[in-house]
Amino acid sequence: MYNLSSSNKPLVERLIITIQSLACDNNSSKIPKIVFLGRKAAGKTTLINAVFGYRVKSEDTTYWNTFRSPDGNYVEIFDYIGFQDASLGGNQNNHFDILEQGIRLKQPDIFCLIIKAKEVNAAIKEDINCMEHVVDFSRAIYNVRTPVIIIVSQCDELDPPYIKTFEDRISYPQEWEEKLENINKAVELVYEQTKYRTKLYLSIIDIIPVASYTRMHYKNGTADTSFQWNIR
Ligand SMILES: Nc1nc2c(ncn2[C@@H]2O[C@H](COP(=O)(O)OP(=O)(O)O)[C@@H](O)[C@H]2O)c(=O)[nH]1
Ligand SMILES: [Mg+2]
Repeated sequence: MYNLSSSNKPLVERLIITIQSLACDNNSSKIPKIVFLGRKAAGKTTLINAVFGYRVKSEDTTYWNTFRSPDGNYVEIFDYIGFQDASLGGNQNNHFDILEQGIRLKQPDIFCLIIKAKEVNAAIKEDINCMEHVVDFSRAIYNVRTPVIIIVSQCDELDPPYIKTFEDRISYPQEWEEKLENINKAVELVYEQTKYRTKLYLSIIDIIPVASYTRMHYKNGTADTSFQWNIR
C-alpha cells in the first residue's frame, strides 16, 4: 500500500529534489523541462502559477515557456491545454497533436500528470491511458524512460469541504484528520490504479496531493484565506 506518511514533504521540495537529480544525470547546463498534463480544469495552470510564479520568458506560448524554479534556476514548462473529455470524442486527436508537437520540439525531463482529487474515482482510467500513450510516445523518440509525477490536485474540495486553511486545522483538529484521511485514500486509489500498468508503473516516481488555489477570499473586506496546501 502506498504510504503517504513516508513521503510527507511538500510538492516544491519533492520537485526540486527530482529536478536536481536530473541535473546530475544530464548535462548540468541544460534547463530542466517539465510537461504538465491532465484533463481540462484539472488545475494545471493554477498549480504552475502557485509553484513557479509567472513566466519570465515566452518564446512560443503554445509549447514551452521559461519560468523561475523555486530553487532559483530556470525551468521550461509546457502547460498542455488538457486531455479532451473522452465522451466528447472528435477532438481528442487534435489535442494529442499539440502535446506530441511540444514533446518533439524539446525532450521532457519530467511529466507531471494532474488528476483532480474529486475525480480519482471517475476519470482516472482514461487519464492513465493517455499518460501511458504519452510516455510511450516520448520513449519512442528519445529512447529514455521519462519520470512521471502524479499530482492529486484540488484536495481542498475533498470532505469535509469546509476545512481548508491552517486556521481550520487548529480550530477543528478532528475534521482536519478526517480530511487528511480522505486525501490519503485518494492517493492510494491513484496508486492502486497505476500499479498494474506495467508500461507506466516503472516511470512513476511520486504521487503528491496538493491544493493550489491562490485566489483570496474577501471576508469583511479583508483578504485572508488561501487554499494552498502541501505546495511548500
Ligand atoms: N478549490 C480549488 N480550485 C482550484 C484549485 N486549482 C485550480 N482550481 C480551480 O479549478 C479551475 C481550473 O483550474 P486551471 O488551473 O485553469 O485548470 P487547467 O485547465 O488544468 O489549467 C479554476 O476555476 C481554478 O480556479 C485548487 O487547488 N482548489
Ligand atoms: Mg490551463
